[in-house]
Amino acid sequence: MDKTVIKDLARFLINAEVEKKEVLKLTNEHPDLTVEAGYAIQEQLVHMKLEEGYRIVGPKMGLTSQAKMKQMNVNEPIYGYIFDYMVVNGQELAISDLIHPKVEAEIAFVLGKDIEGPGITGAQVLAATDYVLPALEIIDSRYQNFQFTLPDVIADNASSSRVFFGSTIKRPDNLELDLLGVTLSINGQIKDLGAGAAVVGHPANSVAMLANMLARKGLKLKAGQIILSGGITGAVMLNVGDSVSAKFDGLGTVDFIVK
Ligand code: OOG
Ligand code: MG
Repeated sequence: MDKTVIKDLARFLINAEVEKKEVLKLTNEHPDLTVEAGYAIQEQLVHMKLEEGYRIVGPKMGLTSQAKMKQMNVNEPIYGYIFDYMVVNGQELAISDLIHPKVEAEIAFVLGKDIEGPGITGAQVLAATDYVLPALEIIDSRYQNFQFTLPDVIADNASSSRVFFGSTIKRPDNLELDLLGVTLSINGQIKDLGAGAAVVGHPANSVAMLANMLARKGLKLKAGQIILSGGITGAVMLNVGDSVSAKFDGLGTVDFIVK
């Protein structure tokens, strides 16, 4: 794909985010868009945000569970990046800053040392992990009605928008992350639930997969980054006034109010 087209499409998606306006998916105009071209647009978008002065908190995996792949009608995991401005401090989500946000519960990893693929396994990820913590990711696809193909959502930085981190951190050897249960409630009603195993069998497998996907680009996972391993629950639509609470077995709760 032509470099100027890549730049235009990255700018188009950044503008949609800044202006909080949903747009039509790229594949409407570019039906031949490949996964590779999707990542080229994402790389350009990340580059532009870095040039604007934002910093990367860490990479994230997406579409790692059967539930999410089915919900979004796609068939393979993807990655994107969380930036500093996306991390919410406090317990309020300003919905007026967003288009049509959804929330999903995830396990986040912080590595004690760098991991470089290919060939990384979940066991190697666990051995390199300093601690894990619970997270609620807010995804806000820039596309109309969250409708996209795989290349579209990749270009759109995997719908990354906001994230709340919990305050309980634990070494992974004190947990069974695959059996770790999570409930996601809104206004006191459970909207979805799941266990870590929903994420490609074990959340650490997802991080390993991420290391191996990044290796194709000559990139690695770095110590200290906060890495989101992918939604355990499906993503639930948010509305003004919602009180959101996720309980993670052994990792406490993460709560916020939608303002
Ligand atoms: C893509 C974002 C996926 C996850 O954890 O599965 C994601 C989307 O569903 O819009 O962050
Ligand atoms: Mg996610």
